[in-house]
Amino acid sequence: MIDVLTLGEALVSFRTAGPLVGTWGAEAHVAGAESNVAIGLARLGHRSAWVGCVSDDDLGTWVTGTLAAEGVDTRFVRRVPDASAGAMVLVDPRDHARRVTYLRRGSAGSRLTPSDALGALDEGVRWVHLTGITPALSESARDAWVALAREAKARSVRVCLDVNFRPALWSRAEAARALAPVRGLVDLLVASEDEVDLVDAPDVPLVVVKQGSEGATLVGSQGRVDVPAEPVPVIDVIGAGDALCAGLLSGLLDDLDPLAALRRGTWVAGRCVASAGDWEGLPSRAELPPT
Ligand code: KDG
Repeated sequence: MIDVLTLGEALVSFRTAGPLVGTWGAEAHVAGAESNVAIGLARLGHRSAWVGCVSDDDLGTWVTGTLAAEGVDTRFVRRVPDASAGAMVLVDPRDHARRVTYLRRGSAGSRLTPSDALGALDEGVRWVHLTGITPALSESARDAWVALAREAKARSVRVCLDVNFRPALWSRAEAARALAPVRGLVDLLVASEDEVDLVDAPDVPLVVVKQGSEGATLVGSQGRVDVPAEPVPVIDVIGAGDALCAGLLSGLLDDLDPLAALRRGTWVAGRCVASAGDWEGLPSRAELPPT
């Protein structure tokens, strides 16, 4: 049984410690919104699996090995012989302005197909976690993403969608069009205030609106409830949304009520923000505060 199955592209993320022009070097990390969530969940003791395609070289081995070392199930990863690893360059993440350059067009990660996506469902899955990044990668990745959402729904597997609109990948109109096929398939929608209108989903049972440094808002049958962000020193905000999703899903898997689950989400997001890296500072289960 898999608690949470995610699908997406893991990237090699080059992070500079200062402006790119000059003598600054860069550190390479493994990143990717969906694999960040998978790592967050594994650290919290859940069985998470990541489906994706990686390059058939040292970088692909490194990405897969990093996820496996963090306890993520990588059995459904496919190596692609004729494509390079996707990468991103983040210039000085500590200045809190997200300046990202993607090197991912035609990447191994964009070669996802529906057959990559569906096999893992046979293992038994409790939640599928998707983001709005995957359908921006390629037509076949979009097909895989829609196929997984549809098949999950057909098997009564709950679906979480974090919209994660990435303007460097496509326009708002393109994103809204691509997200339309999963309307009606989503049980939990996570979006920032300016992303909510990209998914016209009045029937989603549970919506979490990310409010950045303010925290997050739960929108459910009982109305709206604000959950404040943890008062932590802000080191690096990248990955905070993924951390929030990991904590939120962890809480729901533990049968917490949605508000308590979101509190776990904002707490985990606080841990992410208070340390450098997309996921490196995420907590283990033993560190969770009592609920
Ligand atoms: O949430 C952090 C992600 O945005 C980052 O790891 C890279 O997945 C990524 C993307 O496509 O921007």
